[in-house]
This record gives sequence, structure tokens and C-alpha cells, in this order.
Amino acid sequence: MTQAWQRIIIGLIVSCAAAAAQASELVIYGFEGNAEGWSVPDWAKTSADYGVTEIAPSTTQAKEGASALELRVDLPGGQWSGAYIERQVEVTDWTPFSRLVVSIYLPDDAPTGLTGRFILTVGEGWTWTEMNRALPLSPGEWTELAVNLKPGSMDWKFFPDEEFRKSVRKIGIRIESDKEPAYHGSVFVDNVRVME
Ligand SMILES: [Ca+2]
Repeated sequence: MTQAWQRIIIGLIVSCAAAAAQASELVIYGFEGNAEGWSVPDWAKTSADYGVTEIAPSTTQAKEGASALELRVDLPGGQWSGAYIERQVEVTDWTPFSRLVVSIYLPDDAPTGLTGRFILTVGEGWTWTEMNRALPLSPGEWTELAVNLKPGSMDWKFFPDEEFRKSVRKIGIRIESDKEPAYHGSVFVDNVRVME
């Protein structure tokens, strides 16, 4: 759905006007048959702290549509480690949106203790902006990871101002293990969406 971003936003604005301020959500990445431009950055491929072996669309699990993005992660345990994927966004002005949400699935045989976190790269300086805390992920189910984008939101390591939403450059998602557990297996990401 990536190429449809701007068209959909125009549609959203029109439908919002029609629906008289009823809240709307927009799926911006659904991974239906392709990775939609998401990748593991080169620095993460070579960092000792980061471990994703590959990413690919998969029909093994899906929260939205028929497929999700499958990450094959390699988190060794015994040290902090993360699996990080990102995408430069096509629409940088997120002023209409108050929340960013993604669904993350861990297989039944995954351990407990893994967490997920959003990272946004924002502004002229491409500032790396992490969520304040990582959300626990549960084996065998989809977890909704959501963050508030509004000015003053305390979900981020600094409190966003009015400029925060006007200049979003990249979305990143990180699966983390803080010393434990070790995990070598799949994580599924789907249904990245923004809400009015
Ligand atoms: Ca999907």
C-alpha cells in the first residue's frame, strides 16, 4: 500500500470530513507479498549488538490481509541485543496523526522476556528518537505496540513538540533482549498504521 499513501491521506481527510470527526486509522504497511521497502540497515548488519539474519514477507502469520513481514532474528542472550528494521517514509508530515501502531507476533515456542519498541528518525537533523520503554511481547499471540505522537507525549525519550510530527523521516521497529532471553527464530510484524 506504500505508493498509495498520499492518495489515501487525501481520502482520509475527505472521509473524516464526511464522518464528522470519527476517528480513522490508516494501514501504511501491510506487507502483502513484499517487504514494502523495509530493510535492515548496513550498520545493524555489522553491529555486534544487532542480529537479524533476513526479512521476507510470509503467509505463516498475518494480522492484516494474508501476510506479514517475517524477521529471522538471532539474539544471543548474555548481553543486550536487538533486531532492527526500518523504512524511510514517503510522507513526512504526520500532523494529521496522533498514534502509530504495529502488530508483532511471536511464535508459540518463543521465550518470554522479549520486547518491542518504535524508533522514529525526525527533523532536519534526522534525530534518532526511541520510545521511553519497550513493550513486552507474548509468545503465541499478537501484541499491539502503540505510541502517542502528540506534542508533549511521554512515550518518547524527549517530549515531542509541534515540529515532531511535521518531519518524520524514518520508522524503525526493534525487537530486544536485555541479556535474556536468547532467541533464534521468527518474529512477525504486520499492520503498521497511523491513527487520526
Ligand atoms: Ca498484512
